[in-house]
Amino acid sequence: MRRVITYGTFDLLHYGHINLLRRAKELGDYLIVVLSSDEFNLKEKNKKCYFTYEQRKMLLESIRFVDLVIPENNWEQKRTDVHEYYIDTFVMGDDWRGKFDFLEEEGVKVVYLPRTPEISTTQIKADLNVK
Ligand code: C2G
Repeated sequence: MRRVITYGTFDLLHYGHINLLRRAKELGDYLIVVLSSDEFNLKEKNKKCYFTYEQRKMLLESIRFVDLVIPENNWEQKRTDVHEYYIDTFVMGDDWRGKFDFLEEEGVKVVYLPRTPEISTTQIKADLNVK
């Protein structure tokens, strides 16, 4: 079984996120999404989420491409996650290109996929004039 992993906040879930998850799942048989906790978002990513971790987790678990959702609590856990979950392929949008190449040292294939243009949570909030 080829196991794929990806990380993110996935707030205000939109079609850009779904495009990423669909393509990530196409790279294997089992997709794990490591979802940024509310604390990690606030302290490390300077992101105040609209939906709580539990709400974002429930939304992701409802997506047929997603097999498991676990929490992301820090930047460092990737190196251990890939062993703990027997990961073959690590996937991120190409806004992160190069940032996680070190995972190849752990025997993991690292894939950066083109982002879906024109859509982002920031853009949605701006269009809705939400702070
Ligand atoms: N994404 C995309 N196209 C968009 C928006 C997002 O392909 N229009 C991808 C991002 O590249 C990322 C994933 O969807 O791979 C989740 O996006 P975010 O929730 O913004 O995740 P991010 O804040 O980049 O968190 O440790 C890694 C971080 O947790 C990544």
